[in-house]
Amino acid sequence: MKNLPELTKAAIAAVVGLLLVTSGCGGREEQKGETAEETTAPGGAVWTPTGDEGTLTGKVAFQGQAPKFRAIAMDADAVCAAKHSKPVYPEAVIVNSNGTLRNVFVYVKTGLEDKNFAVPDDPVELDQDGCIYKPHVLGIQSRQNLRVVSSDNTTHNIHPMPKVNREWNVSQPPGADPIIQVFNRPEATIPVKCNQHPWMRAYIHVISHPFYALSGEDGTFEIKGLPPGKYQLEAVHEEYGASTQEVTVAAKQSVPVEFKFQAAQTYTPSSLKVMPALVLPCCAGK
Ligand SMILES: [Cu+2]
Repeated sequence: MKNLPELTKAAIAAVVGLLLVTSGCGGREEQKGETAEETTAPGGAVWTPTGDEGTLTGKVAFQGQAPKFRAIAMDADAVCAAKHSKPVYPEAVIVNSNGTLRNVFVYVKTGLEDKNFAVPDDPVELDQDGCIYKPHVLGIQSRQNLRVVSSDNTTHNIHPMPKVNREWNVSQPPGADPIIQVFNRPEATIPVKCNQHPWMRAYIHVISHPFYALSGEDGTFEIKGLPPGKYQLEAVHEEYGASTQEVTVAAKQSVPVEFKFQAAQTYTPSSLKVMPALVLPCCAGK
């Protein structure tokens, strides 16, 4: 460009610069555009119940010795520590008094692909209370609102770490508005951390339909309103991973289902989307 007048060189530089800026913006727009593209559910009418639906009544058994965890040290934030009068333990493995395993997420993995399900209007809520996520594990439909609130007088930083959904990382000071977010794609086991409090951990499972449940304090779960059909179920636990089984539901039938997890088993990731369990800093010596 040696022979070009200075003004022309400047003009060329400006055009090149403009092109670069435009392409940079394009990248961001693409990410934003994901929302419109991915919120389009598979074609067909939204499924409605016919009255023939069945129920899965399940239980998650646990065999072996439950691992022991050290109490969480919350000294780093006096506000967190002050909310607890008793030691707080990580919720990575909770074996109930009847020998069952809590917080196992069970969902219909295959068999519903030809159906299109309405997204519930109500959000799923995730609270931060005493610098602990409540609930520790939650299920949500893709494109359903997640509403993150805080009951703490300290700043949290909510940071889900998905593999196939958009990652976000939002600070929530005391008194701030609830944070509303959506996950557009089904993805099992999205770990959520707080950048302020390293012991905080939750897991979000994003499913394309409403047929999922969590094993509770007695290790049972129930999935109601399931259309008759043949399904593959998957049970996912943050420490032990995934286990699947086939089930057939006839019209208006209630089908018992049992999953078994073992203390000695190695982690098997869900094949819905792979995300190995994270090792909590507090629990390395368990
Ligand atoms: Cu926090």
